[in-house]
Amino acid sequence: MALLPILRYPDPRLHKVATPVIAFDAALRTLIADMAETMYEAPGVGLAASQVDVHQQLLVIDITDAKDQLQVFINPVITWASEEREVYDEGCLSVPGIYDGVERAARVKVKAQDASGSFFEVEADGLLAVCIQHEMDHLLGKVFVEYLSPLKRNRIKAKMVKETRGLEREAALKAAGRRY
Ligand code: K1U
Ligand code: ZN
Repeated sequence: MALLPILRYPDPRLHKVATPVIAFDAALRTLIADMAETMYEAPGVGLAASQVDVHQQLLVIDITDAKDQLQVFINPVITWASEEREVYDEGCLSVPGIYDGVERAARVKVKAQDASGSFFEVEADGLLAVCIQHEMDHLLGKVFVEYLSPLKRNRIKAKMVKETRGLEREAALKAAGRRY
């Protein structure tokens, strides 16, 4: 298994639209295992393939405290969404340290395929419903900060660009240190 690098907002690759998974093979099973390991290590409760620069319709979720109930959704489709909406303070592994309220459907039904290609449908509410909608947005190239006001979004973008430059500088210094 391997930890995968997570793209950081505003990386333009986060805005690519994912295409359907067509091969339910060993490479897909490896990608699922790597995404699960990456999500648990981060730590997070969800991860979309788009966030690890794989633009296929695949997401993993585990909202349990014990981190022992991995859910895998391949080619997910929302078949029903409640009219009732709820605001939840969302976070994102691609925008670390930022949490803000986003309004979404309170309950959804989602049809998807599992790692073997079998279809299943789940009805979700609470954090699972929030997480499914958040991760499915990633597959459409949408990051949760796009629901926020332009003022907030631009402040977040500027903070992220500054932080990413700092991280890149640190990594370059570390690499140079290893060379001498
Ligand atoms: O998509 C992602 O980047 C994952 C994201 C999922 C999510 C969380 C909350 C609301 C909407 C979507 C995260 O996991 S952010 C990190 C987080 O919420 C968390 C981290 C550790 C323990 C519990 C939660
Ligand atoms: Zn996210």
